[in-house]
Amino acid sequence: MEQTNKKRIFSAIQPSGVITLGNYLGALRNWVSFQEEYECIYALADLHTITVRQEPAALRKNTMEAYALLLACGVDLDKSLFFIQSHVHQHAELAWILNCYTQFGELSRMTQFKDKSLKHADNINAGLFTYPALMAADILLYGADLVPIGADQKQHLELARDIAIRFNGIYSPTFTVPEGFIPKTGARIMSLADPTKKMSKSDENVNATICLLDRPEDIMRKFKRAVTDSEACVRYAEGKDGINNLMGIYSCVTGKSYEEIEKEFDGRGYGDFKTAVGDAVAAHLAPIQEKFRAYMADKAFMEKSYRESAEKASYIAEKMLAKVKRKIGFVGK
Ligand code: ATP
Ligand code: LTN
Repeated sequence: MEQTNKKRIFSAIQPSGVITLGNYLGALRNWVSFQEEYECIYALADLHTITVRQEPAALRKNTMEAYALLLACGVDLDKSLFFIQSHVHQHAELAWILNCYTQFGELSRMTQFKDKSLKHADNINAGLFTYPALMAADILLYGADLVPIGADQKQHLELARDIAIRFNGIYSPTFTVPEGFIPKTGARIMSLADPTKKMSKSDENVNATICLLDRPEDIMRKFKRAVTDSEACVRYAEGKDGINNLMGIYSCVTGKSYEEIEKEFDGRGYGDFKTAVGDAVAAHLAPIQEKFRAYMADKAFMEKSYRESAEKASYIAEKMLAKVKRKIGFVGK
């Protein structure tokens, strides 16, 4: 990545399972499209992933697959850095520091913490609670101007901004205060089994999520089973969560507006519509899946890539961390 005056982007995704269509439409496709205009730094947030217990072999496999899949989606190592969070130790170090500038009350209000505490009631660990301070560290280490995320991460991004503003206020301007980028369509793709819940990588119901690596026949089966309503009219309206969700997905992958979709399916039933959504999604994912297989067959290339990116990221991160330590009053080495 060359040194330029371009604005900087940071974003990350957890290697907590197979990447879903929600992750892709809400966040990842923007990671790719921003690469021309911005200096982009991307990471696999494996430190965040262990806030929920992970089986070691599965975590290793999910991390390698997520790396390959993001390259297949178009993350371009000639333009961007793309590394594994735990390879750049400054993230954990700044996270500790930021913990001391984050209030218990602020963290208690995070809806993701409340949701995940309910879901993992046997393991409400301190990391799950302080997760947003680590996310703030990820972003603030690189002076990111813009952070492409899905709607579910808006609250965490706002907290990162508050932490940056607070630190800058106590000392002197240190951190760039980041803006979130949340797309107009696709920011919140819902579960196909329960369209009032967001589609999530870690959902146990296989029919709830479309994974980027699903076979075309599985994609079609899941869309055909998707929960809708009994009106049998393809139109975007309040209360039609299932249809609204399918329309959002169809619009993202075809580029058609809601009006165009309503016209296309005027007088036709949900069966036709679901088949069209399944076909469009499968066609969109086919070239990504093919590239994914090619990257997975070249582990040496992936290893070299994430090591080189981590080294460059670490250089940038260290400068920021040293500055933060100086401002706080730590004695230098
Ligand atoms: P987990 O189930 O382990 O919490 P997740 O599927 O929620 O994982 P993350 O790794 O937490 O995924 O998120 C990666 C990116 O994808 C974030 O920017 C997040 O906002 C976005 N994202 C996650 N789920 C959706 C969704 N259903 N619709 C749109 N964007 C999403
Ligand atoms: N918490 C995010 C993943 C994440 C992230 C980040 C996103 C970790 N660090 C920094 C943007 C910027 C999530 O998607 N659940």
